[in-house]
Amino acid sequence: MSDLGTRIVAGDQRAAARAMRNVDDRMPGYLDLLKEIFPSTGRAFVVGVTGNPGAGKSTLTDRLIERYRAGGRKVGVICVDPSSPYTGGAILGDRIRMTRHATDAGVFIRSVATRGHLGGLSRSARDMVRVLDAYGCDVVIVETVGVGQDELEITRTAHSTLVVMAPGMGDEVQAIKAGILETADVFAVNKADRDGADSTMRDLELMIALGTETMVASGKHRAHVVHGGAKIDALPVAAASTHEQWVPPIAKCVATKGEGIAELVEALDRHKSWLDGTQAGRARRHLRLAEELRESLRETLIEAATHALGSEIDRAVDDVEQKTIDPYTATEQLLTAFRRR
Ligand SMILES: Nc1nc2c(ncn2[C@@H]2O[C@H](COP(=O)(O)OP(=O)(O)O)[C@@H](O)[C@H]2O)c(=O)[nH]1
Ligand SMILES: [Mg+2]
Repeated sequence: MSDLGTRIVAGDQRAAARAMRNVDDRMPGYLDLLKEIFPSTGRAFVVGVTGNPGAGKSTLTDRLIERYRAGGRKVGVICVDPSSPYTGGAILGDRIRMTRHATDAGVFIRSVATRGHLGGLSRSARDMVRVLDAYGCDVVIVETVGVGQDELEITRTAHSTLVVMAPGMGDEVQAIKAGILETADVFAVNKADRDGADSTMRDLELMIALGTETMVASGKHRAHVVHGGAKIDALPVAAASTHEQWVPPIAKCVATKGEGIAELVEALDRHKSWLDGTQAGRARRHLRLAEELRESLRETLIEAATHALGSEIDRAVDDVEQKTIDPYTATEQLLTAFRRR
C-alpha cells in the first residue's frame, strides 16, 4: 500500500484530508488510492440528509454529530456546497452551524462543490465516503442542498436516507411530487416548536400508511403491514427487524434545542439493523452495489469511446445534421469503429 493509503487506514487526519481533496478533484492516482483502501471499507454507517433548503438539515446534522460523539462514535460529514448564486447563502450557513465540532479530532467535515461535476457528484460523494470509511469513521453523514433529482441520487449512495421537513413550507406536497416517499428511510419533522408541526406529522403518517398499502397491494413487497402510522414508539426494534418491510418512522425534532435527536438516532440505528438483519435489507445493499457498478461501467465506457473516437463523433453529428445518415446507424457505426480499436 502507498504511504498515503497506509496513513489513512491508520487514522491520520491530515492524510484523510489530502485524500479527500485528491478524490474530489480526481487528481492523478486517485483511483489507485481508492482501490487500495477499498478492503478497509464497509464499516461506516452512511446517512444521507435531504430536504428543502431552510428545513434545518445543517442544524440537525450538527445535533447528530453531537449525539454520535457522545456515544463515542467517530463522525465524518460531507456537505454538498451549492455553487449556484441562488443558493449560495447556504454555504456559509452550513459551516457556521457545525464549527463547534471543527476542533474535535473525532469529527471530520468536508464540503464538495456541485460546480463542475455535471452529474458526477454522486460518484464523487460516494468515493469521499469511502475515504472517510477507511479512515475509521463509524458514521458518515452526507448533507445535500435540497430535494432535487441530483440530491436524491446522492442519498442513494447512503445506507439510510433521512428526509427533513419543516411545518408550513408545503414540504409534504413537494415530497410526493419529487418521489421522496419512496426513498425516505426516516423522516424528521423539524421546527416542532412552530405552528403546524402536528398537522405535518399527521399528513406524513397518512402518506406513509397509504404508500405502504399501495406497495403491498401491488405486490412489490411480501410484507406484514404496520398499520396506524409509523411513529417511532409504534415500531420497536424487534418489530422492524423481523418484519421484512421497512416502514419509515417519523421523529419530531427541534434541532435548535436538541429535542428529538435521541429518537432520531435511535430510528437511524434501527434502520441499520434492518439493513443488516433482513433479507430485504441485504437485497437493497446488493442493489445499490449493482447500480454503482453499472454506473461506473457506463462512465468508463463513454470515456473510453470518446477518447478513442475523438473527432469521429463530431463528424457523425455533422452527417446526421446533413441527413446523410440517420442517428441510429451513426451510433452503430461509431460502436463498430470503437470495438475495432
Ligand atoms: N424555530 C426553529 N428554527 C430552526 C430549527 N432548526 C433550524 N432552525 C433554523 O432554520 C434556519 C435554517 O436552518 P439550516 O440548518 O441552515 O437549514 P438547511 O438549509 O436545511 O441546512 C436557521 O436559521 C436555523 O436556525 C428548529 O427546530 N426550530
Ligand atoms: Mg444546510
